[in-house]
Amino acid sequence: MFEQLSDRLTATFARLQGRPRVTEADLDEAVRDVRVALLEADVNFKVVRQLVATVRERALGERVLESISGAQQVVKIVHDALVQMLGGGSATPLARAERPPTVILLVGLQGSGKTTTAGKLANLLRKQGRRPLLVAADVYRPAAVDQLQALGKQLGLPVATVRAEAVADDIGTVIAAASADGRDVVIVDSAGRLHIDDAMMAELEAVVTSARPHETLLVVDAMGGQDAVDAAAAFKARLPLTGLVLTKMDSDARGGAALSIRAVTGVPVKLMGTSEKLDGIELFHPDRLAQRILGMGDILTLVERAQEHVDVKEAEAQARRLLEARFTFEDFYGQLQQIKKMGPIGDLLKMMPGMGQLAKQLPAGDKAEKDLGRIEAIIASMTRAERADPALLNGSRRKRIAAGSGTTVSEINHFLKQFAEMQKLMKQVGGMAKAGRLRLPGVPR
Ligand SMILES: Nc1nc2c(ncn2[C@@H]2O[C@H](COP(=O)(O)OP(=O)(O)OP(=O)(O)O)[C@@H](O)[C@H]2O)c(=O)[nH]1
Ligand SMILES: [Mg+2]
Repeated sequence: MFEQLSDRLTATFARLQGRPRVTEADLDEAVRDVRVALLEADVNFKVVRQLVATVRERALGERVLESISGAQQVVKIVHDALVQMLGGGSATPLARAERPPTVILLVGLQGSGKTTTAGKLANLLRKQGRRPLLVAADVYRPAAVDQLQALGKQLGLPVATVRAEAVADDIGTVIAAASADGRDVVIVDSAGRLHIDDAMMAELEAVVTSARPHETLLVVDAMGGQDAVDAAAAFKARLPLTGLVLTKMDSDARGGAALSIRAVTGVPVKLMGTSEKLDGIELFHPDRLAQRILGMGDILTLVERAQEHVDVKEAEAQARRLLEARFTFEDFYGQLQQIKKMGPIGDLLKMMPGMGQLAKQLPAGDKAEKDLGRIEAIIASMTRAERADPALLNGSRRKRIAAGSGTTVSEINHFLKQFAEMQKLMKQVGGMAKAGRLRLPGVPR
């Protein structure tokens, strides 16, 4: 999502940065480009008008025209305006009840992703040490209850059900009993309808009255365009919404409407769904998203993912060996495994500053993944001794490894050469670090 928008904005700023000084005409052109890019991405036109006016005003106020770093200032001003549009600064945390359980109610149109989000949220909160209980309050479709129960089973978490004729009452009872069962957060999945109608709203109002949720989150399909934004406004008119969840942010729809939903409804976006899987949920960080859209990468999310999936001690030990050129194929193999756990290479690259364009150049069909897979196969076909000492790899051993890994001897030669070059380079860097001319984590001086 936002790929086209990101491309257009990146191109606009590249053009601007190519100018020696920003003239008023340059500024006007850039502002016009930003406006068109946002409108084409389907951002609400009123929100765009406001944003563009802000950018222009600030740019003139901050005298970017006379400054040598004018172009950079314009980028910064657009960045800040985007962050503001998305809700400002960092993520808005989920409410937490003073006296548990915290009750989170999920509402939304049919197919928006409520049930999936219930499972993801339970998973996320459990990772934070909480003890969630899921409640299947979608009683109209038997399959809906099954769906949530299947998710509960996958997560090893309890799922409570309610009677169709007493939804609101039963939810109240379930919540009242939750604490005694050692549950400190209750996530209620509700029924969705195709359209907003009075009956659904009345029903949800009754649920709100009996559940007294600390969070009433409206789940919105980010692919839904302006219709989704209108629906959000209608929900807000009837229910005490405390936040939004934008799902399907991984799709390649234009998605601009979702970007303006906060500005249009005034309700903060708290979470976003980034895949169909149970770990496909992230806190919604306006600043990080703005940086991603502007092609500045998202280092913080990358670091967090690394911390979640990579063994830091082991990584530091490897870094030390790397710099002393004692880094072996065995280490390399271990690193590949860890990187793979963090997600598809293309996604990871997109989070690195300036790497977004490179990520796009990766051939489609996950060629990067395949290349890594081949390297993995090569190392897997080596003996332990060979992994520790590449000097052993004579012609006949290389032939054997090629046959074992489904590659060719020339591929293996190429890889060995690259590896040797990397070792040489790292030895130099390691020498510099030891001499105190460079500071690296995990390297004693
Ligand atoms: N790619 C992607 N798919 C998602 C995401 N969230 C939900 N989905 C998919 O969207 C579809 C609908 O999700 P559900 O969770 O069943 O939606 P719901 O709101 O509970 O639907 P109803 O109960 O029918 O109202 C499913 O196929 C999900 O896998 C997401 O963040 N990314
Ligand atoms: Mg559902």
